[in-house]
Amino acid sequence: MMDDQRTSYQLPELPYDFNALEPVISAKIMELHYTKHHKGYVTNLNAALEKYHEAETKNDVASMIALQQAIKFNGGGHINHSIFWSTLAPVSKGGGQPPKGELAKMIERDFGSFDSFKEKFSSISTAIQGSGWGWLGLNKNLKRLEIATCANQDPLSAQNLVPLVGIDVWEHAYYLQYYNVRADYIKAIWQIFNWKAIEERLAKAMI
Ligand code: MN3
Repeated sequence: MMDDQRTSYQLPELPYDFNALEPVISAKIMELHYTKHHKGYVTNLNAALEKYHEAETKNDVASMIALQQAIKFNGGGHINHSIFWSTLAPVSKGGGQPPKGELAKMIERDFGSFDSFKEKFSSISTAIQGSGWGWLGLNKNLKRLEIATCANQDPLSAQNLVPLVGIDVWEHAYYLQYYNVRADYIKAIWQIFNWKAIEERLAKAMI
């Protein structure tokens, strides 16, 4: 009945070196963000799931409920950062090259133009109160793109949107380099968005 085929979550390999996104994101921020923050979410997610599994084997529903917040926070952190790394690229590897094809068409249709999308996504992400994420997501029912925000590490899937590209606006993502000026970090991050990877995420999500 009870199977122990569960595998623990792993920190995904970073597709570039820590210094590859400079000068937009410093090597020090990348190193800490990946090896401390993201790794912490993975470690804590696995620990919470282990406890959850133990509680489940004891039919201890109260403990299972008590663990849900830790699973949501650390599981969301793992999901969000895995997407984040994969949707950034060094300028030398295509970072900042504008979207093409279906994604470009949908952005124009749903936001008027790439520039107005950029403006709206930036201002909404800059205005998030406290820690969280700004996202471009796909509403699969309406086949439309939507901009949304999430608090803390809440995953965008909780809003019934498929995440395409996110901006981490936690201070750990920018403070060492941009200090309190979140707007400057968000202005700069457009130089390293990997729109080719984001187009691939859209193509998979549209199936
Ligand atoms: Mn982060």
